[in-house]
Amino acid sequence: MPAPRAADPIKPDAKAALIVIDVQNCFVDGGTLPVKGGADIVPIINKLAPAFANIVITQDWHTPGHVSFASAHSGKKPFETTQLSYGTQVLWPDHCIQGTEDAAVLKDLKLPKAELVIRKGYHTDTDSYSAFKEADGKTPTGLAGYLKERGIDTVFLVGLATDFCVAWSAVDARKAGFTTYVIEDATRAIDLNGSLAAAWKQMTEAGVKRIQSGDIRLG
Ligand code: VGL
Ligand code: ZN
Repeated sequence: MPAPRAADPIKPDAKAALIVIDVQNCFVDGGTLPVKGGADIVPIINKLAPAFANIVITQDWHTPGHVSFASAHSGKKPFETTQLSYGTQVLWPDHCIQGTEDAAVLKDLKLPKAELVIRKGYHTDTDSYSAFKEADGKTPTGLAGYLKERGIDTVFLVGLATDFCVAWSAVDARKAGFTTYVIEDATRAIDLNGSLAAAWKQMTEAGVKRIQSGDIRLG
């Protein structure tokens, strides 16, 4: 018997886009910054994708020696923090370096219709968890403009990691005026020092709608 649903199924229309955040080798087992269960979301995303007229993919795409890497800060270890000009930065293992196999999108992801790939985090001195704005809070990636020019007003977010790139993208999507859904079971989290609960609180306060893949009507 299917799981009971809280509300009527949601049918994404021509003004909706599926945004697939950072489903890259770096964020699954065998990668440089693995997220627990990260690869488990691939079949869920593959099942959802045909229901969408528009699909956008993002890739975390760092320079070697990127400011978000602990290795770029003497005396710092991964998962510690440091203060940068734009605020507190979590320091990560070296990950998702431009052009490497580690930064490639998972081969099993089947998104033949994906129309745009947004790369982010490619400025050495600035991180970018969000698909919309770099961590300085100012520099746009161009995604909001792209979506608006194409008449898209609603975004559905899936991918990695729930509490970093998905959450920051979802909050920025709301700031840019999009109706925003996060499909929770098509995400996995890093959950560093309570970051997952904090991220859901911020997303909820920003008006992000938290749904499950079973809430989407596929046919
Ligand atoms: C991410 C940490 C560092 C993410 C990217 O995709 O959530 N997390 N870089
Ligand atoms: Zn990164």
